[in-house]
Amino acid sequence: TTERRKGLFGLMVSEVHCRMEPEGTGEGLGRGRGWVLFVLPDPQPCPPGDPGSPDSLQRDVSPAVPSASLGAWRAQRVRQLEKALENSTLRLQKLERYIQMNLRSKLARAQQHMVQNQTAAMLELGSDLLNETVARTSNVEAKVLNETSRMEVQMMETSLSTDELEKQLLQQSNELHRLQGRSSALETRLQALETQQQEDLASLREEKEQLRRLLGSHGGALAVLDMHEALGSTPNTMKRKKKKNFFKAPMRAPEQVFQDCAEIHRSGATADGVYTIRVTNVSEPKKVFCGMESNGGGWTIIQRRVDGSEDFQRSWKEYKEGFGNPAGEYWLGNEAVHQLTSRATYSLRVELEDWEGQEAYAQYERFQLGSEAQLYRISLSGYNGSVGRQTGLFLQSANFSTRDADNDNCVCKCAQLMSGGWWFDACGLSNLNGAYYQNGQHLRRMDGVRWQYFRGPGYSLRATRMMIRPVGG
Ligand SMILES: *[C@@H]1O[C@H](CO)[C@@H](O)[C@H](O)[C@H]1NC(C)=O
Ligand SMILES: *[C@@H]1O[C@H](CO)[C@@H](O)[C@H](O)[C@H]1NC(C)=O
Ligand SMILES: *[C@@H]1O[C@H](CO)[C@@H](O)[C@H](O)[C@H]1NC(C)=O
Ligand SMILES: *[C@@H]1O[C@H](CO)[C@@H](O)[C@H](O)[C@H]1NC(C)=O
Ligand SMILES: *[C@@H]1O[C@H](CO)[C@@H](O)[C@H](O)[C@H]1NC(C)=O
Ligand SMILES: *[C@@H]1O[C@H](CO)[C@@H](O)[C@H](O)[C@H]1NC(C)=O
Ligand SMILES: *[C@@H]1O[C@H](CO)[C@@H](O)[C@H](O)[C@H]1NC(C)=O
Ligand SMILES: [Ca+2]
Repeated sequence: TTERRKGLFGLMVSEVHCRMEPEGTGEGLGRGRGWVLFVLPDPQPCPPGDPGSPDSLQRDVSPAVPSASLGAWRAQRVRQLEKALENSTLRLQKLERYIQMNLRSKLARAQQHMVQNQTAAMLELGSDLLNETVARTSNVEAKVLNETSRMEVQMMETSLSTDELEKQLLQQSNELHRLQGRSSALETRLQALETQQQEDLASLREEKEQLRRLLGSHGGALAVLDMHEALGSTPNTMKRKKKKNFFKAPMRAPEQVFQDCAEIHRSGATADGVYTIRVTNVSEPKKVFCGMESNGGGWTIIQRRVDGSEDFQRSWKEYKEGFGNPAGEYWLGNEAVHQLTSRATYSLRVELEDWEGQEAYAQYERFQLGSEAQLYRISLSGYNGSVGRQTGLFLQSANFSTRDADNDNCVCKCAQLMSGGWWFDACGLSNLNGAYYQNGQHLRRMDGVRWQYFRGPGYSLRATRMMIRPVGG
């Protein structure tokens, strides 16, 4: 139907054409208009007789043309029109074919394009996806790697800390071993000490037993002998005291080990007398006279003069270790006094008695004796006494001197000049270890038993006692 309509359309156009331009000028016009030319039929000369008539069909019925020739022309004209129509139809068909072919190829190309475009798009999408996948994968991979490395780091840290712990453990166990070693060493030492102590105790017990046996058989005689000895050489005032003490002393054999008379006093002993003490760092036990009844008791007598029975002109070694009889005249010993006064703070009390029966004392709140290396130097402080306001001993320290050890501050040798061992300065204001002079010989004696502020520089005393006791004991 489309073909026919086109053909009709072409026919109608050609009719109009004919009417507007009666002379054949269609070719020139067709040439200038391109493919439109194919649609138009060839220009036809209008029928004779009425060239300017606008409607040839209407004019066909005009009576001016003869009917026979008009009929032939008409038939011819129809044939021509049919042919043109046919030609046009053919051309149209050709055109259609051409157009169809053209369009198809274009369409195909477009389709191809589209396919390509789609393919490209899909490829792009694919690559995007791939990229994304890759990115994600790499991201995940990185995370996994990171996590792995983190875990590795943690593991390393853990292993490090484990190492540290192990090291510490090792150290501690080493320390423990060391401590164990030390404790076992200490134990051994303790055992050794214990053994020694037990041995000492056993020997002491034996000694005691022996004494007891001796006492059992000769006890009375011994006591009487001792008493006689004491009575024979002691002035009357001291005799009465001593008598009592001598009977008591041996009965009080110590069960325990005591450092000094203060400890014995604390253990319950209240009677004056000779007791045994064991001073730390002094190998031999010492017999000592304890002043338990006056001035609060617990006094350890370190020096005693009563009758001149003991020679006090002795060597450094003898003054160091002590000499004499604890029941009579004696010197306890510089070493023991040094050990005692180094262990605790001690007071010193000096008691004096002249030939007229007068008594006096000098007391020092603090008293200390240096070591042998320090020449048994004396340190005193806190003087208080009944023999005047001044001390008879130097408050500044003084070194000890004997006849064989000159440590005084004199160009001379005081120990030889004044006799005895003492803390001489430039011979000084006192010397309780001087030569003993009997009643009647005691005046104008520079080398006697002196205490200048009591009876003057040339008076030799009848009795002296030096005693120590821990401060607050
Ligand atoms: C039809 O077209 C052909 C060429 O295409 C032409 O030679 C021929 O004369 C045409 N016929 C008519 C009747 O126009
Ligand atoms: C695909 O087609 C679209 C729309 O026709 C166009 O915008 C785009 O540029 C084309 N892409 C390619 C790769 O030809
Ligand atoms: C894919 O990744 C590569 C490298 O990262 C990049 O060069 C390319 O442009 C990416 N492609 C797309 C489509 O994102
Ligand atoms: C890896 O872990 C560390 C911390 O552990 C973090 O700072 C870093 O950003 C992480 N890297 C990645 C790629 O996840
Ligand atoms: C007593 O002896 C011990 C061991 O020998 C010693 O360490 C200590 O210093 C001594 N004490 C005195 C006061 O000398
Ligand atoms: C001396 O001792 C007595 C009695 O112990 C005491 O009353 C007095 O205050 C002391 N004097 C000094 C100066 O210490
Ligand atoms: C006691 O002797 C020492 C040397 O051992 C000496 O340095 C010191 O000055 C002496 N002290 C006195 C009071 O002479
Ligand atoms: Ca000298």
